Amino acid sequence: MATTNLKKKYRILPVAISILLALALVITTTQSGAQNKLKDRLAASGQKSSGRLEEALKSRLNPAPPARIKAISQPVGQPAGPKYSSEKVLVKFKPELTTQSTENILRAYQPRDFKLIPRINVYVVKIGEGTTVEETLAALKNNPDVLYAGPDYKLRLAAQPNDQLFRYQYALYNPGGTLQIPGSPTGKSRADIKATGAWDFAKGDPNLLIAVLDSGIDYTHPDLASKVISTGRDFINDDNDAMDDHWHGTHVAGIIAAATNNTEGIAGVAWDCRLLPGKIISAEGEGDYSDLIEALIWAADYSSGQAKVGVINMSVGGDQPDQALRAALEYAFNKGIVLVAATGNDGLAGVLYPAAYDEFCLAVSASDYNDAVADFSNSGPEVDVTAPGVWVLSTIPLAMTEPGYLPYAFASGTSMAAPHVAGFAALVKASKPWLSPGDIMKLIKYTPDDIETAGRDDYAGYGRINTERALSPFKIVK
Ligand SMILES: [Ca+2]
Ligand SMILES: [Ca+2]
Ligand SMILES: [Ca+2]
Ligand SMILES: [Ca+2]
Repeated sequence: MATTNLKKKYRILPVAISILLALALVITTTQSGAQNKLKDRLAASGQKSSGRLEEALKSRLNPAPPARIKAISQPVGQPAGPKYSSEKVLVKFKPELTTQSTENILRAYQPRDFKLIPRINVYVVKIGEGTTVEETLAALKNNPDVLYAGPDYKLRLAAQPNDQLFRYQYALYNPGGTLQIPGSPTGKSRADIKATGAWDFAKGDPNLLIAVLDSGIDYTHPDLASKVISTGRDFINDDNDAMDDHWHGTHVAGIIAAATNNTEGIAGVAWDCRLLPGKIISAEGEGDYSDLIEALIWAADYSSGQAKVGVINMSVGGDQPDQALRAALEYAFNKGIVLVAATGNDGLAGVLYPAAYDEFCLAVSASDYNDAVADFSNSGPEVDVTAPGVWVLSTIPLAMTEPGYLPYAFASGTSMAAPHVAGFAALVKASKPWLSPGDIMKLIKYTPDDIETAGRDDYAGYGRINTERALSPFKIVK
């Protein structure tokens, strides 16, 4: 049988160190003044849950009121919402006029209100009833006493999702400071991938699938159920049910595309995209090249209605090159799929395969909450970019979750870094579908924030990814 001949002696391993310190976040509530505050702590693995958890879990408080959330289906490249206020204009009069005369002129327009901004002598004028900003501006611009009249442009707020645990996701938005959990690190402000800025321009597309070739996905998870297109394919047990019996794939999947802005759990990078699980890692955390190879072809050929795979995430690696693996990568690449892989966690020079295949894969190393590359992250000339891979919060299988605990955990590894890039690639591909995988690789490589030694280096590659820079039409790309 062909399948048997394909079997390789080489092993692949998931590229995560382990679940870090904890199985889950425990959230309890206390009343403090008018505000509910969430008090969080980490529960050590195996530790019993406290008595108030059941109740606390039900209350599901949002930590902060959500900032303005913009409509999801905005045209690509356009900032969401109106560009300027429909009620106010800004006016400046010629400097030789007295305040009294300028205010008399303004009153002639019957404004609802106006005020003067000192120092620069600009009026903020609330326009009269029954008139529009456009009409008011046209009239003001015809007035010879007016030096300048213009609309009151909107400031843009970065789209911030309302997911309950979003504030722990420094990788997406790092406000600096501690994560408010005992023992957690202190982060550098804006050492993050600028996801909130990117989401103003792109939230992905449900028909763009990210195949997660890993240990499977718990597709019953409350933050994943709506995002997993099918039960996928299990290449380990040869069935059509890629339920995760390890934990790794579920964690990776959540980073890429957990249900976002659903008040539950975490936000995923690829807000609107969906996931396809291919199980190539066993319950014991091991896999064979042959399963990865077979899964690459399967994912590249997969379609369901309008949905097809645009990105493949491989948070797995082995130390041997392999012609069949290379051929499978080439096949998927030539079908227009962006391939993302982890560099490995040996803390050594030497990028694992498939990440080391420069022509087909984006090789992703792991950085931390301070924009430093993690000690465990493998280095080498094949490293393209880095992304957060230390203390990354994501989903874990319900079957692994202690009663009364939330099904989320922190983990570290280049396995946690690669999915940030996979989600990023999905946002790019969904918003610029005309770009080839090679073009998307270039865009991702040439838009990061340079970290570590100046210029491209073998630890961070071109730097820590900056999703906003790549997706914003208004930012100049260096
Ligand atoms: Ca199965
Ligand atoms: Ca969520
Ligand atoms: Ca490379
Ligand atoms: Ca650098």
